[in-house]
Amino acid sequence: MLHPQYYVEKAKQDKLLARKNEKADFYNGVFTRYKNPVVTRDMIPLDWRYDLNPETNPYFIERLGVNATLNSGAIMLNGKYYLVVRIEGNDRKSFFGVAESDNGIDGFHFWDYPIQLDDTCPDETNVYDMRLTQHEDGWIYGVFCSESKDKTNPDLSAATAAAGIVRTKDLVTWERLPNLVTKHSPQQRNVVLHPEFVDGKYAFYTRPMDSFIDTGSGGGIGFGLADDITHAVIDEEKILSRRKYHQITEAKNGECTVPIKTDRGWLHIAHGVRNTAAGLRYVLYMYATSLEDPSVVIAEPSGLLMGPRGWERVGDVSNVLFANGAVVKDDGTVLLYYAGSDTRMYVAESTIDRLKDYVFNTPSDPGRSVLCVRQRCDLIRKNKEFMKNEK
Ligand code: M1P
Repeated sequence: MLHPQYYVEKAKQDKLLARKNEKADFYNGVFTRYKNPVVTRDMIPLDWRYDLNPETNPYFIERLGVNATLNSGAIMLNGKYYLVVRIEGNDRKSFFGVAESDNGIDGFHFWDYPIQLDDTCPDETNVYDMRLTQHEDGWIYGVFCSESKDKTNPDLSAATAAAGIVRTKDLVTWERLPNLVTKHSPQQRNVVLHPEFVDGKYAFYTRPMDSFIDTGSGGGIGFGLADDITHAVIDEEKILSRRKYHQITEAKNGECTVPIKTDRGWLHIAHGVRNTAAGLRYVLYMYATSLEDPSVVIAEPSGLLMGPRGWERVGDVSNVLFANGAVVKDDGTVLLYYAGSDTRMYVAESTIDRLKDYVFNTPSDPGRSVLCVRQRCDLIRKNKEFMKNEK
């Protein structure tokens, strides 16, 4: 017989999983937020956390708790929406689990088991933040952070970050490939695979870093080509989206989702980090690159696309909005999946047309307050003129 508390917890979870999502009243014309998170730790199946046998667990104690569900890769396959969720156990180790939904905004439920990656890197301690790329070569690639202890540094928190690569056709069977090698960057995180070949090669968005936390001399989001995905090596990284003083990317930045192809260029969603007295603040921003040459930036709207608000600001690592997955529907709707404060997953909705308008028609950051206020006064003046004629 199951413990009576099992039924209580199961009923709570079933209610949560059945909860319908609805649009929030937030408005900026670019995207709509949804009210409820789409994945939380309370949605992790009970049999992943509890020993259900009363003989070995008479108090119905959670044996392997889950602390957070965050930074998820996203993909649409055969009409269903899938998130490859970063699940962080109470033991601080992250792993991946597939959650499936019929509509992409609610009803996400986990498959029976988490993903078990091949154990090919004996020093690897942690894995997280998988970006899913449906590549034109026919595979779905997952690129994620593979973290190991930096054995050359006695500091217990010294670690090295590399880009792990897996591939699959169905999200069920995963083949692990060797980690990406970047010849001139000692560490990498937030690496994303471009969905098309560029000059016949695999193209990666990289984020060169000197050390585990600080990007150091790494100037921003890089772009590099690899001949062979089964032994991916990048020689040269060209910096695409530069970190800049007193902009939202001052401390760090990184590619978030796989870029979205449009008739005007590739739309990129990235994260920018700045330092504050309360710690690092992570927001999302956008830029666009050329269809002819995706290593050339053609638009850089000013400032943030999305910053943490309300409950999104509260969590394990507060004031963080982070994304690594989006789905584009056939009708041009874009669902952007993002984590609030490294704790739970949300969804925001936009369209390709709106995002294009935002990216190509939003002025870029002129870099100084005096110029920014001039930019704003121009807008106000034009509006006043327009309103005069409207009356
Ligand atoms: O805690 C915020 C984020 O920190 C890291 O991002 P970055 O490498 O840009 O600093 C990542 O570890 C990410 O998982 C996390 O959400």
